[in-house]
Amino acid sequence: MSFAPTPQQMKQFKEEGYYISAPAFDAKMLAEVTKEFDRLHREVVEKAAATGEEKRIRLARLRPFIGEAHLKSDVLKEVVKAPVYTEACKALLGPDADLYYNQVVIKPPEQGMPFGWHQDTAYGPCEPMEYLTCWTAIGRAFVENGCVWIIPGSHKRGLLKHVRSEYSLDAVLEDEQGAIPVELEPGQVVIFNSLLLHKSGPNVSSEVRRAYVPQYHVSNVIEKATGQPHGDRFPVLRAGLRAA
Ligand SMILES: O=C(O)CCC(=O)C(=O)O
Repeated sequence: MSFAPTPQQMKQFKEEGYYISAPAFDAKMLAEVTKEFDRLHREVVEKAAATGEEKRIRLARLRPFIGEAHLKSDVLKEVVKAPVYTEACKALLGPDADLYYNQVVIKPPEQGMPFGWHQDTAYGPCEPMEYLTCWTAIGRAFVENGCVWIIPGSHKRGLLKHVRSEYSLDAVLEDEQGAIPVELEPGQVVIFNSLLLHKSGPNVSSEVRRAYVPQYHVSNVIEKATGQPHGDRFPVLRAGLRAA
């Protein structure tokens, strides 16, 4: 099966800032990834508990963002080069792409915390500014378990002002007009422009929400503030082929 975006998906990405893939991972792979997520989550909770810091413990339990996951898991180091991602990179970034950042994001049942409206670019403005976020449902993602919401077309607004809140960086928005939830089956990926406004809701269901969020950029990205190379800088695509 080809995961290259269809002409219709390319059009949607250009006009609305996103497209949704078909399920891209089989049940065996999803089970393996789930096991890795749970191992990484246990480690983060244990580390946080050892510090005794209440805020850190709360975040580790209720909304862990576990970065550089490709360095912490051999399974995820392979997953970041899956065809659904490399094909998106080839079509939307060009023949050479690197992993920019990648995170395991978990929301436990009934208490998983929401995450406010933002554009990913705001977290570390770089040159060029736009990159790809590939939000991947490892299990089902639906409104009640805290799926991601997007505002289609909002990537055309440019980089908006963001303000720091207790746990995140939030876009300054007049309203949420046009927002839609992105409900996904296990293994589906919503691929969006890093300027697309998105948020995620709380988990009020009895089902854990697990998302893997690799992001990709053209190679040799420069951080605007420092002029220095930026991101994970892990090659995934070279001359249009999966990097070795
Ligand atoms: O998965 C989530 O709950 C939010 C993730 C997100 O917005 C991000 O990684 O930028």
